[in-house]
Amino acid sequence: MDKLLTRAFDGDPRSIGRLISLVEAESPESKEIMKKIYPRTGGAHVIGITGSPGAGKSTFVDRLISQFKADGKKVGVIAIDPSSPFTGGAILGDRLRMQDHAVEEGVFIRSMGSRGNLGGVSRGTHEAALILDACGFDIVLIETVGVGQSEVDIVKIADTVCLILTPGMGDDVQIMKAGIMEIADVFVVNKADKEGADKVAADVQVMLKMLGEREWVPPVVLVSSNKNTGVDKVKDIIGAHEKYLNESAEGRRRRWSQLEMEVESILRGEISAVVEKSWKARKNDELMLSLSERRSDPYTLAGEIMEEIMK
Ligand SMILES: Nc1nc2c(ncn2[C@@H]2O[C@H](COP(=O)(O)OP(=O)(O)OP(=O)(O)O)[C@@H](O)[C@H]2O)c(=O)[nH]1
Ligand SMILES: [Mg+2]
Repeated sequence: MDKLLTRAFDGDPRSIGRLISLVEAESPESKEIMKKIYPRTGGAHVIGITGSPGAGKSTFVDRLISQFKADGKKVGVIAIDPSSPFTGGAILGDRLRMQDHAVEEGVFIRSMGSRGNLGGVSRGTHEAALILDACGFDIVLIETVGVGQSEVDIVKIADTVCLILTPGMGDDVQIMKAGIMEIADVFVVNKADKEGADKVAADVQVMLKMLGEREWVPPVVLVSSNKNTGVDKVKDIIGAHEKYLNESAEGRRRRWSQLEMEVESILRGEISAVVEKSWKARKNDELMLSLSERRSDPYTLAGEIMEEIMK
């Protein structure tokens, strides 16, 4: 285990991949791994890239990788595939799109399933980001598909959240989506080579005004990932946002609240594992029969199990 960690800290891609697999599979060693990883984390800037399916997230990420690479930064990428419940899987499209980078020095790309979590951001995602952070990546990009409410979960782990919008996708609906306006730090209007991008940008500005005064006013950037325009601007804004977080009370508040959520989420995981184990140990046909015949009730039973757990 220590050997694996040493090799990963030295930047060996296979060892890094192996660590992520162990943690993603919730293997028995994973807690020990994370304890050793954690002290080395905190150096990376974690960027969440979210948006509707097909908005151009992967294409944009690919361009962004090049931008950061040109600045001499090491870039780790986690692409979440919400349709894949299993581990280590690669999304063919993403792999193809980003594969030129995948073989480059200083770039690590990993696809992950979402562990049944619809928006895709799970503990496994967070742990993978922490591993990349500890292994010396300056930038960690997380691509997550914006499906429903859980897409806002990205704010729990990202320092900077980029929301990718596009012209012609039912713009009002995508912008109004609950919660997402509030959590985006940068709005990327992608496919600006297509008609309607200006209108989307203007609509976003109106929505932002409605949210009221804020210290960090999220910039709205027109981008064409296909033509590679505007991506450099987004990179600069991400840099400015990082600086803002480092220097402002808001940045500190955000970090603390992320740490709080992190502890809570670990605790919740531990507790539900205990609950599952206790219930499994107790469950049998006779017990189920007595419940269904109303000879006992779920409340009393749960109370008894709780008492056992708390002992
Ligand atoms: N015209 C135009 N098309 C683009 C642009 N960026 C991406 N696309 C196209 O949009 C389609 C979807 O791109 P992806 O990068 O796979 O989008 P995605 O958001 O990662 O998609 P999912 O991961 O499936 O949600 C592809 O056909 C891209 O070529 C752009 O700037 N302009
Ligand atoms: Mg994609």
